[in-house]
Amino acid sequence: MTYRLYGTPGSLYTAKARSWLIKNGVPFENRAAGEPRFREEVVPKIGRWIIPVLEANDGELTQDGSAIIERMEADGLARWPTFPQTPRHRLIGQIFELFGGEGLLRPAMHYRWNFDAVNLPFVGLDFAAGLATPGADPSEGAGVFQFAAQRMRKAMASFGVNEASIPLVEAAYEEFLALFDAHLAHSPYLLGGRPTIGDYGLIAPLYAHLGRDPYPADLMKRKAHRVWRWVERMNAADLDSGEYGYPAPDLFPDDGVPDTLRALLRFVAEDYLPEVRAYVGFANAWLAERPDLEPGTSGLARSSERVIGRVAFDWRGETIEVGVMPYRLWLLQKVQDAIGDTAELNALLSETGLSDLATLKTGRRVERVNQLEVWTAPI
Ligand SMILES: N[C@@H](CCC(=O)N[C@@H](CS)C(=O)NCC(=O)O)C(=O)O
Repeated sequence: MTYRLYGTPGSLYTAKARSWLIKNGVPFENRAAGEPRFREEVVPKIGRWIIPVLEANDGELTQDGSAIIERMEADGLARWPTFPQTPRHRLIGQIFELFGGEGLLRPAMHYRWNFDAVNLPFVGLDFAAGLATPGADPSEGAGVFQFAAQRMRKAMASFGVNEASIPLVEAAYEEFLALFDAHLAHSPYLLGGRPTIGDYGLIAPLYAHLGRDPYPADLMKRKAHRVWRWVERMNAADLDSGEYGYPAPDLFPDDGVPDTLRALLRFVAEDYLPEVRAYVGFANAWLAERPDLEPGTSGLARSSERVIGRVAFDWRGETIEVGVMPYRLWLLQKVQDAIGDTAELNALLSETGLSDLATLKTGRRVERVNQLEVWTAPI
């Protein structure tokens, strides 16, 4: 079976699905989202313009990086198990799936869109290559880029990047790079000798934006060689861990969590937990105002809408405002499902400042039905 992956080379969420397909040796074609077939046949079936979309030979479509990985794994296509089975590793994997895809959006967007002198010639052509009709006149590519760039600069603001927060975004990202680099000094992947779901979460921003656009790629190469190598490794078909002596593809023994990984978890607590508190609080107030919301619906007017509102909160001493997306709650639920009532995880969570992850829940769960995020009945 050959799959088609509709996306673009520089798309954050496409990078997650692509990395999984490469690493697990699943045959697939990278297809441009600019193909008329995507617009005309795939998008109407998905219900909104969004990438990545994976299409199987029989025409079955799966939208969303996390859903694609789960689907492939359930179909038995994984070369190495993506989801760890031991409690601590399982939980850590889900935390980094959430943090990678959603928590690193501030540096991803800042380093793509606020360094025009260095980035724009590359990003302009790159967007055109992925989004314009294949073979079209270059003027179509330029137009497509203008449209997309305007949307993305707006999206950057809705992730909390503003004049006042920029120095903090940069300092936090450099801290993250240093911590991840230190962790990779003794392990080729987040949890040991092979990639797991946390690596696939992290690769989304660290490949598409931060490891590939000219300005941040240069920064990563200069400041965090091991992270840059990990980005390369995550897109290699083998384990690509020669410099570690090509260790067995095992996870840390005894569900172990080395200090360097605990330090990364503490970083997540400081950097991202305030945002989780803010959006869970907002979502609960929003749900409370809609007691009659029909289960199985999004509560939004159009299927293309993904944000239920905006919430302000204190981030590293500055007030920032972010869009509240049910999608993030869906990923947060995966973290909470991994916590369950396992008492032994409490120690790890409290030691790393992440205890609130277990309790920050919404009054209804988010489910994905027909590729869209919808609310369940109240729980
Ligand atoms: N969590 C989703 C997010 C997908 C997403 O936001 N994709 C971006 C491109 S990287 C997109 O399609 N944006 C559509 C738009 O902004 O119009 C997934 O993995 O499918």
